[in-house]
Amino acid sequence: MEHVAHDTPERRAFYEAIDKEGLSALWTNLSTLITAEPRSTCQPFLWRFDTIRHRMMEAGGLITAKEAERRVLVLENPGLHGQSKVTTSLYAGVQLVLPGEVAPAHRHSQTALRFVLEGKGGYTSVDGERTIMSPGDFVITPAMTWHDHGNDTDAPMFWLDGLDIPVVQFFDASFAERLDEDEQPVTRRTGDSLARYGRNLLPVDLKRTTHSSPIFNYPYEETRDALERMKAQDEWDPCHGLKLRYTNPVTGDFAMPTLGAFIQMLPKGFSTLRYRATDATVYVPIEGRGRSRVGDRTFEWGPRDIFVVPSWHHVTHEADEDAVLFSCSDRPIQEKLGLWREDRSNA
Ligand code: GTQ
Repeated sequence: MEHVAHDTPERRAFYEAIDKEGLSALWTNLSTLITAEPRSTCQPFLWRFDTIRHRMMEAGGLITAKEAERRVLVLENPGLHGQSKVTTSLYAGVQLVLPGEVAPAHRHSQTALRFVLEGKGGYTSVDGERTIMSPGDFVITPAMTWHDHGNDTDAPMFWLDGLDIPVVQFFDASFAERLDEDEQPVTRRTGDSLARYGRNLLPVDLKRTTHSSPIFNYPYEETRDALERMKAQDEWDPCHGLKLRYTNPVTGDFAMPTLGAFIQMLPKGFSTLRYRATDATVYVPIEGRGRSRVGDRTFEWGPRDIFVVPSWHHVTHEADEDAVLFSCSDRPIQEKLGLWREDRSNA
């Protein structure tokens, strides 16, 4: 596919003439439109949590959560500078809510996930239910659900935000609204959705009404327990260790239609075999230390650091201690469109 047509004065004149008529010649850029393999401008990159935390505390002295609406430092991929993208299709940021603050209620067609990094006891309310957050919790705010964040504790709360902003942007399908009140009224008890949908039971006549999971919080305590019990069985996937995906209990599909989220355990001393896939992925170790090789870069990581594996870049992980890694990508979209591919050829 590396076929390039060479220029002549006649051809150049032709290209210039048709340009004014809203036309262009396919043969001048076919090889950049249709490539033999994914070619991403997204780069492998790692953000240290300590650096982010320091800058977030500075931001905390500059602007309130209320004034900012969302006090977030965007994780901007250096290959996608100025675009507010962590990968080509995903947005990510780290949000800070200080004691006593509220990030006011709003809703939008973008789907969001939170992965809690630091602080225990702050909350996110989603469509009338408050969910209390602890480190390692995976919290979702599906498209068009009202959500506000608050912190009644005496310590700052930090979490990773992952949103499908670039996807919604691509389709020009963004809608958003603010509520008049800072906080939405609470109409359900904390823990209601987990009791209804998160216990291997479903309300008998439940009709599927949305594309997202009715569970808003997947508590780390339960996730960690699942990994710990599975670990005893010692069935390590050579590329992933033990890897699970967060699901929608109504459909068994990913928890959200656009964002896929995963949790994986790598035991102390384990090294994964080379793997690559078309879904660019954001990783957040929450326990343990180790390193990952991503393309030609090596990242040493510890808890709460955040790193990116671009599409079709080889990745290997190595754990010095039992490690738990959260990750997220656009895999649900790619699978639905028949685009997702993986390469386990070294496994
Ligand atoms: O918490 O609703 O990082 O709307 C970016 C946009 C967080 C949020 C972000 C948002 C939010």
